[in-house]
Amino acid sequence: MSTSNHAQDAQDRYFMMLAIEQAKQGLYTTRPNPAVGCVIVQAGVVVGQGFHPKAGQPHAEVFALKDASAHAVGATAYVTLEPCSHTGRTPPCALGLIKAGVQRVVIAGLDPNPQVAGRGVKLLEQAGIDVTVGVLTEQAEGLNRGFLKAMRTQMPYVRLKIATSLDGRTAMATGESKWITSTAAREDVQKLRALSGAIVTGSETVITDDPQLNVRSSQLGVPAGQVPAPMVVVLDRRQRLEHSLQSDYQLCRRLDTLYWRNDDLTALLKDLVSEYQCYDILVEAGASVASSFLSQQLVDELIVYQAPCLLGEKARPMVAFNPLSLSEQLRFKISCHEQLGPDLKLTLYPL
Ligand code: AOF
Ligand code: ZN
Repeated sequence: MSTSNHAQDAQDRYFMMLAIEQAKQGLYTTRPNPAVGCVIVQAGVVVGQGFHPKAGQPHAEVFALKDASAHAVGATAYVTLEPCSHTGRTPPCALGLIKAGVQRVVIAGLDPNPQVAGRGVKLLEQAGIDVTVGVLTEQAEGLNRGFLKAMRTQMPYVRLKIATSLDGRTAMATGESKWITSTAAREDVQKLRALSGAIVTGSETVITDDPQLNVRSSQLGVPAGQVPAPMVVVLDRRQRLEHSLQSDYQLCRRLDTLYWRNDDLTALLKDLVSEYQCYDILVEAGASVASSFLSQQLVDELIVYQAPCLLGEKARPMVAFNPLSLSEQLRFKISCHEQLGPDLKLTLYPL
């Protein structure tokens, strides 16, 4: 009967939402692994829950099954990602669910990792478990943009962050820029950094701003010390940093800094995925680097923090390209807008 199906759909969405809330607890700490949550439900009651806290540690299902113990028999498991079928740093979760006697498994979306990719579902079904795939898929996938894109395309998910004035300026002509946006906006940037496997910047930014580019927020919900430090990539095509390597730029002293000395940004991004397992990339740089990423269509998400101030026409513009006509403009779709302290935060997708 369709009414009972509707009731079950609503229940599935509700418990999947709880599983997504579980997954969020690992958002800043699981890299390069995805953030995954699991909730075990017996007769409409949550009897176990868990999330994947960190690469190398057990997966979400393991914690949830342990939490549920004997109550897992005959229960429904809600998982935000297809349970794995491979023996990696931990044994396959699909087998764990089977052994625990779970009767039904509801999955938000399949795991595109070639080691899994549908095999988890197959194992469960072969064991006679009723499997439903596709509940709150969009919401669950939003937690792991980088992991999913990298597994599907071998390219990372690139976020470009720009802090500007109302007139789209990012610094005075002298380079002075500390600070245009508020503490609230700058704290928010810490979250973007904490999500990222690598932060890409330009030699110009290193020379003029000497940025720290580390993660230091108190607002992540986890101690910043638990967040794996993002790698720093400095684009230095003209090898301007060669001489300063011995100088005391903070960045140059970091062991996890990579200097990229060629023009090919696509090659860099591919390398970051294949060599370094960096799936989420944050570009924090000046107008010329930002423009290169934008004009080569390498940006998946643009985040603009806009302060309500005017800096004038001699101040530095946020981009360095010049479309010849309106038909060459770059256009975006606003996916989210919010106020952070006095500033505006816009999240946009290129069209
Ligand atoms: C799950 N549940 O909670 C997570 C999964 O190196 P390992 O053994 O930790 O395996 C990592 C892979 O497992 C990762 O790339 C992804 O495909 C999957 N993540 N799977 O069943 C989880 N975090
Ligand atoms: Zn697993």
